Amino acid sequence: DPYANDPVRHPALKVNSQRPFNAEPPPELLTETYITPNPIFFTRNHLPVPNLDPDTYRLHIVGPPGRKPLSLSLDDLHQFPKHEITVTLQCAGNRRSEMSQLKEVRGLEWRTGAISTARWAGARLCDVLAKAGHQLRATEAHVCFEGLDSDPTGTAYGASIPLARAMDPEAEVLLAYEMNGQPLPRDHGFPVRVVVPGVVGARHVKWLGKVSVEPEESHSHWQRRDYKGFCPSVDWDSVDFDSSPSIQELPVQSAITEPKEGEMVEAGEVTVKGYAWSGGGRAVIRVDVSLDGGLTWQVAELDREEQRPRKAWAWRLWQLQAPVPPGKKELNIVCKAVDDSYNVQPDTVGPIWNLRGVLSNAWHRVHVRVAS
Ligand code: MTE
Ligand code: MO
Repeated sequence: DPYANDPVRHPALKVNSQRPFNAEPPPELLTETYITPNPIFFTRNHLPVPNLDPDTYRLHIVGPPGRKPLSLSLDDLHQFPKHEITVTLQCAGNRRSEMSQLKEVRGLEWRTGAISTARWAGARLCDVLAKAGHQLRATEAHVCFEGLDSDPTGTAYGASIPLARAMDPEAEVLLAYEMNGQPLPRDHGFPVRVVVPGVVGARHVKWLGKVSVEPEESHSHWQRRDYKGFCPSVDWDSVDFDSSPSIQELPVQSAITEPKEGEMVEAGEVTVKGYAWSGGGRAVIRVDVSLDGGLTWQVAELDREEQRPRKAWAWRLWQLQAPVPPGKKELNIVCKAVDDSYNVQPDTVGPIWNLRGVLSNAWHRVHVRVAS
């Protein structure tokens, strides 16, 4: 059993698949704290978790032609200036279960919890690439990452991002060795992972073994044959993965975490809580909440965490306390967020449905009953 050495997990996690391990925190725990505690941070593994020895670990940075590659130990990586930022990581499949309710899709049945937030610390990728001799070239290029997790044929997890993002100090791409002040937990990439703020989870390669600069995107299955969006009418017979760009920045997202679907709420006043986030460093500027299925709206109160312009990498938690309209026996609670480019979420999932069930960001709806 290649999974026999996987770490022990927190019992509160809702498991979507045991081997490989995929799990999300329950909604009420997800937004209990702004920073997600490491043990309940959602986990998305495609393969068994490698067991890496920090003393012999080496990160290989392939240099430009004519330069020697770098082989960095953990100590070497600690010699680069330490950079620490709060970043929300979201899987492209977050909320896929709402798409599959409409029509079957292929993928894990994530609910609203394939998203979490941590303080990440490590070396900036741009500093390490510069040390290896790389420069921002005018021609299009990509930085390819390879994990040290692999399938029985020896194929490793891999992904890539454009060189322009990797070399931009303002993009703050990290080779992270710390998560919330601790060494990375094994499930989250020990000892080193990539953190690409504002970009889909799939590019945050864990158990990082190799970094190279290539003229083309990574040839990995997960870069080329997965994590892409398609027209709702494209099916598995007609799909052409080469026709669609790989997902990088994600669209604006929000979800209700309290109350829960089907719950009984007290008459009088209701408290609605949730999260909101947008990709590419775009800040969430407003969250609207409806108690009547979207007929009338109220503006939720956002947390006061700092939102840096163009570098708003982390989510905002929000809440709304509102009177329950007298006589109501049920509430159709809805939320939708707006980002600082005034992007909004689509009202229903139908027009954004796709065969892989990615980019699911329609208005989130929760139906509750009112106690009488
Ligand atoms: N990196 C490696 N090496 N192997 C993986 O399976 N999964 C990716 C990404 N990096 C993956 C990986 C995907 S799809 C996501 S959403 C994030 O890791 C999840 O990170 P987390 O498990 O720390 O939440
Ligand atoms: Mo993912």
